[in-house]
Amino acid sequence: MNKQLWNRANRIHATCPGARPWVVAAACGLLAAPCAAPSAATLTVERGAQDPAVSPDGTTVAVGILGKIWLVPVSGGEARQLTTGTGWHSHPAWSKDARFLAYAYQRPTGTELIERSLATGTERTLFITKHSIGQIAYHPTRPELWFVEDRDQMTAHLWAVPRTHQYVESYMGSDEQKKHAGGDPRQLTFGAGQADWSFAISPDGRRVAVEHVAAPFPGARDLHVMNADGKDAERLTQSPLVDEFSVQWTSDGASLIYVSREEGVDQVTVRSLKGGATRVVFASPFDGKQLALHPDGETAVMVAGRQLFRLQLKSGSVTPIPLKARFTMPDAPRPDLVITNARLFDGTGRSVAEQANVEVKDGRVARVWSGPAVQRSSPANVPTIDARGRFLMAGLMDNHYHYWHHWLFKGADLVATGVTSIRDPGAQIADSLNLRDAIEHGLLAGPRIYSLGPLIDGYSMKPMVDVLLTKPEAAATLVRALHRQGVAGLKVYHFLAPDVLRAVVAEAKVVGLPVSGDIGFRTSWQEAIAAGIDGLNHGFNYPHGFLHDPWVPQWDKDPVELNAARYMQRVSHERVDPRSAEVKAMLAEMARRHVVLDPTLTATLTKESDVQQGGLDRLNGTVQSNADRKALTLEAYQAGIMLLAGTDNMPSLQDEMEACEQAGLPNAAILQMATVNGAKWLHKEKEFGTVEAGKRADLLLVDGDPLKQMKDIRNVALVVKDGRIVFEQ
Ligand SMILES: [Ca+2]
Ligand SMILES: [Zn+2]
Repeated sequence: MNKQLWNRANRIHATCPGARPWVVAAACGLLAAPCAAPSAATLTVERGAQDPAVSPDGTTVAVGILGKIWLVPVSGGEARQLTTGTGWHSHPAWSKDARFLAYAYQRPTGTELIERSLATGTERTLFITKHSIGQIAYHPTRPELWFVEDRDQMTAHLWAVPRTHQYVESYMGSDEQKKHAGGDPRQLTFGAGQADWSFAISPDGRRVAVEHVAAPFPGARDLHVMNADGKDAERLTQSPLVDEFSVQWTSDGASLIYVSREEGVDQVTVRSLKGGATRVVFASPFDGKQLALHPDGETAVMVAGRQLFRLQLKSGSVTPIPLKARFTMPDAPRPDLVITNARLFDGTGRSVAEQANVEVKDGRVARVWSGPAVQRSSPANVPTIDARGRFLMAGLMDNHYHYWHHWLFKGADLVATGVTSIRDPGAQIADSLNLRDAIEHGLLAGPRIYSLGPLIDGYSMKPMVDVLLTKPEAAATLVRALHRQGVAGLKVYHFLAPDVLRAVVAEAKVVGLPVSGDIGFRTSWQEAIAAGIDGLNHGFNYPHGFLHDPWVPQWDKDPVELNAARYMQRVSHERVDPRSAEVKAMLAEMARRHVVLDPTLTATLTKESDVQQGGLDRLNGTVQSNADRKALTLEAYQAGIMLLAGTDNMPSLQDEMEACEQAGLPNAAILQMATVNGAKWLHKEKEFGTVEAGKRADLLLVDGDPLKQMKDIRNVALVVKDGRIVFEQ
């Protein structure tokens, strides 16, 4: 095993308890590389908790930890692993009699709602969807399970399924619900672009409180209460700058407890349902909080920063619930190998080296040399790969890939195309960091994730926005909190006001985090550049804010103006000439101040079909001609701006690289856009991005010559990540 890798984070300890072949067999499929020796090691994890649920007797917390369900004593200690398998388990829920535990089980083909008998360990699948499943709860009075079907980062709805319901026939990938026996599942809330991410059923079973957010009509999450048929919804909160979520119903039915996030600070709030009086129990900066009420009625189990805590609801005192979750891991092959006889593009700016050889030891490049491969002193069992003159380069990096939970199994596909690292420019922080850790520890296949944390916005027009900031004086606390949680940078979003953006960037510089911005609605690029931002996303997405003073929306005064389509109409009639003196001056300033750009050409180039579909970004795409977008990218390159290749999750990084070739960029520069430049932006260029001694052995071997024609980047022959072969053609 790669001890260096496992020991990097101080919370991880690797030990070798000896062979446990039965567990090895169960865990084998999780590894990107095949299992070699039947010896096993233990990976101890103390962080990575998500979705807590307290047992009805109050003794045990069921919780998701890096993709498996674990049972933890409520006072903390050794966690017991309940689920195994190659998929991702989440969102446990206890039945009232504690004899059953329900949870979601996600695999590449879809997600199952599973009910497990805790007496026998037998599992039953009650529901299957090609999407994800979010929160799950047993209905207190009906024989039903309620759950959130989580379609994507914009749409999620509440469903109820009878417990007698059983999946009887394979129909993975279909939305059809008919092939089930035992009563029909019911969808309780509706609407595209509307998300109900958490809910709580009243103890009498008659009402349900729902965290709801609707797009494109702006507004943060609010709480609604409706009846058990999803009807007669009543709005409980209407606070466009405050997110209310993770709602719980107290056992006496008299109050709701939830987290209320305002200006980057989470407040655990108790709200009386009679009169609506609220009381803040506890407050701390944003860290992905989730609540689960304890049956004693006096405490709650809280996840914060992916760790468990016990919260006293009266005093507000918080005590950690320390846990140790020991994953039994198989020994992966040693991360050592030698590649001989390659044409090496090392990414440093040097020209291609013919007859190059690369020796990898302990997951890192140990030596690079040219000429006939001589006999090495390495052990005989180190695999040697004859590249037969093929093109060798560093593994690719997608600098704009939002790693939402829904795409957790796309990682294996990304790796197979040579993408060994990604920069995640904004997602739910716990998802992003837990996926990052699961991949890093070898529990899940995928590229290394550099997370920029949540989208920090000044107003929410999309459900996926997680932190709203309108006061510059609140910025420093949030930035420091995100830094503590281990993000690699920060992401500022559409409606952040100029003074708040300046405050975020200033504090980010203090803690050493680079800031990337998808902005232009409310703060112009020039303002962001002047503020010292480190990178801008998407060229020409928001021409109105690109060069001119953006419109300052009167959010609280004129709700009609908030209509997204109308606003986009307004900005869509402007055209910016990418070759104008004004643009050239701005690009020169970007270059001078080392502001990078990820143009995301494939995500923003307009297709006729997209224009029909509407959609915010798509509508924007109609603003500028595709030629203008490509011209801007070339102008930026010629101005000396460091460019990053990124997809915004659109078809592929290879598409983006070809689009850059069509824009007229030199292919060597494009290969650097997709490798070393992203590492430089993160200040990790000593770690990865080039093929040099000391760097991580992330390598891509392709047939052909991408320097001559970029499409050859698709001819993947071999992918090595951290010194192990993860894909071989
Ligand atoms: Ca609200
Ligand atoms: Zn994006």
